[in-house]
Amino acid sequence: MSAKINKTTTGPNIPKDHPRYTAMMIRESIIKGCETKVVAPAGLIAQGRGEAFDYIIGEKTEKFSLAAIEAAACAFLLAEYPVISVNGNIAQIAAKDLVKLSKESGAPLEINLFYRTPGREEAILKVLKEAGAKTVLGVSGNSSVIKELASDRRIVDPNGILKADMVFVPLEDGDRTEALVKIGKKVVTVDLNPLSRTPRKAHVSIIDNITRVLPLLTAKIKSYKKKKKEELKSIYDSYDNKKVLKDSLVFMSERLLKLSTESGV
Ligand code: PTJ
Repeated sequence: MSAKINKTTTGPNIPKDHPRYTAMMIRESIIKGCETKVVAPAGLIAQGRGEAFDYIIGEKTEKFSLAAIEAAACAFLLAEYPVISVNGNIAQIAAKDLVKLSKESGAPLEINLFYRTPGREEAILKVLKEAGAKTVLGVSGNSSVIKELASDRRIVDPNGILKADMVFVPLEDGDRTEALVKIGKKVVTVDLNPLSRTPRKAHVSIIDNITRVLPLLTAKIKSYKKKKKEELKSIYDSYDNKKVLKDSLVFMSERLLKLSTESGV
């Protein structure tokens, strides 16, 4: 993994040559984010779940992820008004890369939280501003509601997710994905767990770690800007999300089988 992350000041001394140094630093960053309210306590559990699947994938971007990243880049470029939804976990571990994606794609960042506890929006806004974000939606107090959704994620910015035709929703819960699809929006997600409801309901599901995905997606958008609309549409239309989910599960099972043989289990 190459992404830059916020370091903890109080965490353990993790040696740089530790075989899982980057993963350990991300974990420490999430813990730190919990202390500053950027990350919800449930974000620790989400992180653990993600780590488990990343372990099974082998902590590397695989073909099924690259195929989805290509389709996601097309979705950004074909959309009239794409919006990037930001929650606590991704703001904590990938703020700078979110800002870069927003700049390259022209899609605004919108803070949208599942756990709306006092002080979290402000804490996340601070992290995004420090990472270079100029405008951040979802914090003006001027909000609308997606009535198809019961959770607090229903509260959206009228100039953001509400009017977007495409929403990028990494590390998401299934209910919102389903609601967004139902009201006619294109949904692109990133989730390490292909069994989770979100990737099964989204139009494009990138089964990979968000810290690896963001730089690749931003670079792909940059290079695809040279393509004609018809070409982008053709790449997008030939993308098969069900196949990508299937390929990721087959990859994981085969890797586990191979490892079980190698280790003599
Ligand atoms: O900040 P909030 O209040 O909006 O809440 C954010 C969390 C993530 C706590 C909330 O959306 C939640 O509870 O999500 P879930 O239902 O735990 O789902 C999160 C998904 O993200 C899980 O399927 C994890 O496997 C996955 N995940 C965790 N870390 C990563 C990840 N996927 C990609 N990259 C990661 N680094």
